[in-house]
Parts: sequence; C-alpha cells; structure tokens
Amino acid sequence: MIETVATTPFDGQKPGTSGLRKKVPVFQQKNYAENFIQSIFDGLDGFAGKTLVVGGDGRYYNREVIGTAIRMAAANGFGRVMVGRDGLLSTPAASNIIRQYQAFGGIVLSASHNPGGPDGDFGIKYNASNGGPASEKITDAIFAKTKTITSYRIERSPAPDIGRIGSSKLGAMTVEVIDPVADYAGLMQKLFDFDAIRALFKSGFAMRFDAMSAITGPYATAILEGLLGAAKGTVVNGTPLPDFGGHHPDPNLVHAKELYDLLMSKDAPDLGAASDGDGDRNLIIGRNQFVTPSDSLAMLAANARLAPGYAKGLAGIARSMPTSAAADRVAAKLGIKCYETPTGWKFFGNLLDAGMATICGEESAGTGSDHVREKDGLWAVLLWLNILAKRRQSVADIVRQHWRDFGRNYYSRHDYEEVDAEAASGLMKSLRDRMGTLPGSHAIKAMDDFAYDDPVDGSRTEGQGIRILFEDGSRIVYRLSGTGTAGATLRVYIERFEPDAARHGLETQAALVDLIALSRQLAGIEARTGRAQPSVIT
Ligand code: G16
Repeated sequence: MIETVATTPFDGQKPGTSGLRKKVPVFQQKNYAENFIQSIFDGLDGFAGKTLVVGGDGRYYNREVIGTAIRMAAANGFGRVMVGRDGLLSTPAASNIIRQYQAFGGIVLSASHNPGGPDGDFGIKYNASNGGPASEKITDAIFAKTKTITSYRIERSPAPDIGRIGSSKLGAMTVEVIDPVADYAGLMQKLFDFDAIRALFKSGFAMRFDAMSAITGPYATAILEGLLGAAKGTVVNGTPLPDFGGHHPDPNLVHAKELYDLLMSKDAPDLGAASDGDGDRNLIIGRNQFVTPSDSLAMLAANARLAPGYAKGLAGIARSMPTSAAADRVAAKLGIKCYETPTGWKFFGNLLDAGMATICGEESAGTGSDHVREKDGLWAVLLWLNILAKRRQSVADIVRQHWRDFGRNYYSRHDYEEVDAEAASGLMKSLRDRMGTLPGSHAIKAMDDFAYDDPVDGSRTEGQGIRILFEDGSRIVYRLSGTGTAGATLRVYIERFEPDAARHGLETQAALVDLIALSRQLAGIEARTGRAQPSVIT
C-alpha cells in the first residue's frame, strides 16, 4: 500500500561538491531524508518501470535510509531496485552496476572520507544513467524541488531483508539483492593483467592495503588476497564498521599515518595503499616514497599502456583545476589533450561519455578512468600494481625517473578546517576585489576566478576558485570546500615546477616555503580566520 505523507521543506538541502552531506542528527530529523529522496525523484523524468541502484558505504544510518529509499522507489513507480547485500556498495561499484545493468540511475549513500557514527556525517547522492554523479542541471532541479515539497510517497510495507542475495517483491517493484563485489571484480579482471600481478606477488612482493574499516575491505580482500594471491593479512582494517572504528576514513598522511610510518620504516613492504569511506579515493606510498595524488595521476597516465585495458593508449587526460600540472606534461608528451575542470568528479562525466578523456584525476586523492563514472580507489591501486608488475622497479625508482623525464611539480594543499563561514567568504571576496590590483606585485603575472566552459554541452560554471599565477609558472589557488559539514574549510593549493633534476630531492614544504608564506600573507589568513597554521597539510 502506498502512503502519501504531508511534509514541509527544510532549508539548506542544496547538494554540494558531491551530493547532500550533513551531520547524522540532521538526517535523523523526521522527514529530512524522505524530503530529499522525494525531491530527487521529483527532479527526474521518465523512470516508471525502470531500475534504480541503491547502495552505500555502510556508515551509521546507512541501513535505515537504504530501507526508506527502497520503499520510496517502490511508491514512486520504479520497476526494480538493485541493492548491494547489507546495503553495501562502494561508490565505484555502484557506478559500475548502474552502467552494467543499464539502470536509470542510482542513489549512493555516503559522506565519503568524512567521519561516521551517531555524531558523524551522512550523505545522499544521485547518480545518473551514465553511472556518474548527477550534473549541476539535475542537482539544481533537485534543490528547487526541496524548496517546494509538500508530500512524499512511500510504500507502507517494510523493505525486504537485504542481508541475503536474491529477488523479492515490494508492492509492484522487484527488489534484487546482489553481491556487492562480484561484478566489480570481473571488471577489474578485464582491465588489468592479473597474471602479471599474481607473478609479482609470487616473487615475494609485499604490500599493505589499509581499508580504514570502510567499504573497500571486502573488495580488496577478494581481489588482492583472493584473486591475486597477495599474502593473507595484506588487507588490514578490512571489516566495514558503521563508525569506521572511530577513525577518519580519509587516506591522507594525517589519517593514514600508521601506514605512512610503516612505509618509511626499515620493515616497509614494497607498496602501501589505502582507500576512503566509500572506496573512491586512494593513497599510494612506496617504500620510502610517498606519491602525491597529482603525481600519481601523471604517472598512471604515462604508464597506462602497460595495462591491457589501456593498451591502445589514452584519448585524453582530465584533471580538476587545483590538481597540479604534472599530468599536463604527460599529455603534451603523449600528444593528447589535458582538460582542466572545476573540482567535482561530475565535471569529468561529459568528457568521458564523449570519449575525449580516458584517465581523470584530482589532487583530493581521486583517480579513475572511463571504466566507470566515479573515481576509483582500488582501480588506482591495481593500475599501480600492474605497472610495478611490468616494470619490476620500485615505486621510488619509477617516481624519480618520472621526475627526470618530465620535471617535478612540487605541490601541497593546506586546509583550514571549520573556520567561521563568514570570515572565509570575506577572505575570498577580498581576494576577488583585488583581482585587478595584485598582478604586477610579488611577481604575480595574472589572477582570475576559475570558470569552466564544458566543451561537450557548452554549459558554463563560474566562481570555481581564485588562481594566482606567478611569472615563473608557480601557482597559488584558494577555494572553499564543497564537502564539509561544519563551518567552512578554506583550501589553499600551492605549486611550483622544478625542471632541474639536481633539485628534485627537496622536502615538499621546504621547496614551497616562500610561496606558503605568501599564500598566508596575500589572503590575510591569520587576521581573517584566527588560524596561524592549517589544520591539515597534504
Ligand atoms: C568529492 C568530489 C571530488 C572533490 C572532493 C573534494 O570527493 O567527488 O571531486 O575533489 O569531494 O571536494 P571539496 O574540495 O569541495 O571538499 P569525495 O571523495 O568526498 O566524494
């Protein structure tokens, strides 16, 4: 029986960089999740009888909202819901399922790398039929619906048991509970040389994969330890927990410090890797060699042909604007285009759909390709393994050689988290106001507020971050995060290119010291936010 429940709009249900992300207690308010899910359906057209994929990263409150989403999908006329067993699907696996089964779209429950638990974060995101995060056109339509909603539709009967694989009915709709790992593992086997990677592990290659008590545990265990023969215990923190074991499932040098310390120690394995809450980010560390996400994108692109799935070469590379220009140098050498998009994986979708780019990446620990329409943590790890299996060199040797061939982009991101939102927007405004006057001073060549004209659909996206470009090619970028749930997070991206191989061995913060000081001075960060130091440096 379908019930129509009267409701009133909530303020602030505007999807950010990647869906709607809020604290769990916000989502737990009566009708809050229901309003947003109904607004998603109301913002879409033509899904009657079609398939919706539903899954999440297993964080606290996942199961409850999965049940609600299934009941609402039934009441709104979907023909079938495909849901991962126990409501689990990594973000890239959800993207794959949407594509593989030609679903109408998908609802992905995740707040990615943000902490979980009763006081942690939660999120809901809609992905379209290409498997990618909804375009701004769709998220704008959804947001408009959240402001005028008066009722939502829900099936009265409870959702079926999602703990067991199989098919059942809810009203007129079929609910299909699927193995969350199988199709994804099949896709990986098509892209990579599993025999070569198996031989690498057989030769004694040692690795540690930290799943951070999040979604990639089952995927990494099945693929690395199961299909590829990595030693038992290669995957650590492999059981997804609703609160991620009380940790912050963000694979960076702050939150994956234990892994970093191991890789810098005398007991280091050959490779250390980690993924985040929903499995789309990655961290790559070789023995004594951290690889920045921007460098990783460039190195994966430069070596992609070693993997069967990319043997024909790349159509193009795409990176988000704040990501370093290391990938641009690879594209230039390969004679292909490098596209510069705003932050947000959704901006890669059109380029991938149009066959203009094959590999994409972001400084925020995301890399991926046209195999799905999300970034993909385990994919990046497997491509690194494929490259290592073919080149039989250490990560450090591959990195150094890459810098010798292409030059090194010293690069760092400084985050000032949870600062006062008004102070942060005041800081951005003041930079914008000085756009005409700063160039000429401090060896600044140009300054702009990044805007993107999508070459496929012609749409224009403005106000995507303030870029200060220096005469020697260095760069400082300021933007406000679109994924935080408390106050504002100011991100400052600092980059300097070093062509001279004799100067490639500097410590990153030391190599950027002058630019870092200038980044604080130009924006008046301490005066405006009260922060003398960033909260996180990556
Ligand atoms: C999301 C987006 C990414 C973006 C990242 C950080 O990732 O999909 O494209 O780079 O947020 O965005 P911001 O700088 O606005 O916080 P995820 O892994 O959180 O879904």
